[in-house]
Amino acid sequence: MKKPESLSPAARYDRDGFLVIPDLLSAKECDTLKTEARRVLDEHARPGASVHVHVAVVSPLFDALAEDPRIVDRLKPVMPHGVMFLSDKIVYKAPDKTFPTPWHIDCYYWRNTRPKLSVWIPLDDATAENGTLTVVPGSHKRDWRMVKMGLPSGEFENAIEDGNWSDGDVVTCSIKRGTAIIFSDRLVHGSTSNTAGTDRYAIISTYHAPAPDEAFDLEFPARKVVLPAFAR
Ligand SMILES: O=C(O)CCC(=O)C(=O)O
Repeated sequence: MKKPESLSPAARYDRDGFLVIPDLLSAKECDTLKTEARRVLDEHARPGASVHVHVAVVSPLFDALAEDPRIVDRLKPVMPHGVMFLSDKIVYKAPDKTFPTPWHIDCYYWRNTRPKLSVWIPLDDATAENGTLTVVPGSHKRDWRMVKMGLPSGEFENAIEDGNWSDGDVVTCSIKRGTAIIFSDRLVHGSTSNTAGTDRYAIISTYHAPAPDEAFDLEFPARKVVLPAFAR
């Protein structure tokens, strides 16, 4: 049997439900994108929001990021039928937003649509102390039930009901800004609390295979094919 570290990215993604891509963006690019994220939040988000969707619609920089060849190249091995960008969102944890993102699976939010994955890129170094992403490897192979949870902010209002994994199963993704995590929409994930008293900005971009629009897709005006199936 192959050693786990010799597995291809596609085989690791299949086994774990996620892939870590170190140093995808430089520190300078993260600074620029963080400034742009602040502008987008100031000009377009509900005051105090920690989640803002449709970033590429109002930001040429984030629109370009969605089809950045470095991202598309890393998606190729795990998206054999081509790559279509659907939408993106900023998730901002301000120093006073200490709550952890509850355990959830993204496919709950887009039931009865084709499979998707997301690319999570922190624009600040992300650690257990400032609210980094947490994942349960292999959890994408199981079915999970979500129930109403109700965070004080009204965001992330659903959570996994029967989270019967052990603490040892959880990977806390302590990563440098600009590192990307590609994860399946069936993977159980969340985040740690932000107790560091510092900002934590992240951009999450969601992709699926190119196909004629489903009704759900029409809600996302920045959607675009970034790698047609025949271009592979
Ligand atoms: O950035 C985070 O805190 C996690 C966000 C998340 O899990 C999501 O938007 O699906």
